Amino acid sequence: MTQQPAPHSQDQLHFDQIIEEDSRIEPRDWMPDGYRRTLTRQISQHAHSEIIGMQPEANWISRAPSLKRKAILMAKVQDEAGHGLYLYSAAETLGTSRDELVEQLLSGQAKYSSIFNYPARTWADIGAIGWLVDGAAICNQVPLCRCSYGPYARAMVRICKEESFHQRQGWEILYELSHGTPEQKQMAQEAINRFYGPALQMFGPPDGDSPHSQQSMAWNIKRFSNDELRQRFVDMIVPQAEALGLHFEDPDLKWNEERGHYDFGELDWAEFRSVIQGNGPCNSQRMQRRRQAHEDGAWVREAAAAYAQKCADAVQVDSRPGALNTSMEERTPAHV
Ligand code: BYC
Repeated sequence: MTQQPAPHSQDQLHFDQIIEEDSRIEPRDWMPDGYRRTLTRQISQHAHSEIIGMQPEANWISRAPSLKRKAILMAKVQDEAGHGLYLYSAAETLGTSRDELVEQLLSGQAKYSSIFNYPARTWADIGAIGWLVDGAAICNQVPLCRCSYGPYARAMVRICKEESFHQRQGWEILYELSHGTPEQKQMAQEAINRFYGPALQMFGPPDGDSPHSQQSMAWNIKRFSNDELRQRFVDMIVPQAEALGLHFEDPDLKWNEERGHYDFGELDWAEFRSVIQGNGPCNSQRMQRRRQAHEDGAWVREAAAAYAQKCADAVQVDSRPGALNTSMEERTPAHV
């Protein structure tokens, strides 16, 4: 990443004014190094999460219970790859190349969301991932559509639209199971028992243990704190679970009339820390698979680089005075 010279006070004033007006910072604008670093970290971790997040669901493509379910799941997994690509592109506008960002993931230096270190054991888990994991993602990401950094905010608009679709498909899988045989309903219940805690942890540590929240909120990167969004999510999913005929196995989960919100139990933060330190049930499997996929894709990157070089060389040749027309004719197929 390029180090910036000390800011002219005019630059800082301009930046502060944009934030104050709740307007957008664009890549060409001056920005404090800390702002650039925070965004590069958050956006790249988000991109890595989308890419690693393909794995638990992709494992079920060949076992989806019908052709229709298989087609839907393939489309969803493909959407996640697309989200990763928009996000790497947004992160690159801050001055770090995609190669470097990917290297940070592969070397274990960069984080990705804790949730993807849990296995998808049954088909109902695919429903729970869609409903709860994509649901939490939407809750967290809708406010990011108003993030102060333009390229991230714009990427989030499209991502959120697609995530809504994903959540809906998860809900529908669970609805069918919970209205099926007693065994199917049991499978749905067990899936949400497994994913409830980890989904709530996606919002990050409690506010008191979140080192980045305060500054990120002052810069209008984050619009709400981790705990505020977690609460919003709980308030949303409790009635949805009731509509599914399922429940959350949290003895402290109850409506608090005074607060106008659901109270819920303390999450297992020791487990959360252990998972993000690399000791979750699937961390090593996820990273091993990603490294293998990266190696397997080396030939594609080499071919793309060779093709880009060929195009660049052709442009150089064509730019000789008087050479453009001839070479354009040569390269234009006769039928065009
Ligand atoms: N997992 O100060 P804090 C998706 C890290 S959805 C792992 O609160 P911040 C998808 C945090 O990075 C999932 N690490 O940080 C859905 C920081 O680490 P370092 C991805 C976590 O950034 C369906 C440290 O803990 N979504 O992709 O202010 C299918 C302190 O935390 C987690 C996003 O990335 C976690 N759960 O707030 C497929 C959304 N939580 O680097 C894919 C964008 C915290 O300082 N990101 N950490 O050591 C955000 O909104 C914010 O980055 C967070 C954390 C709310 C996640």
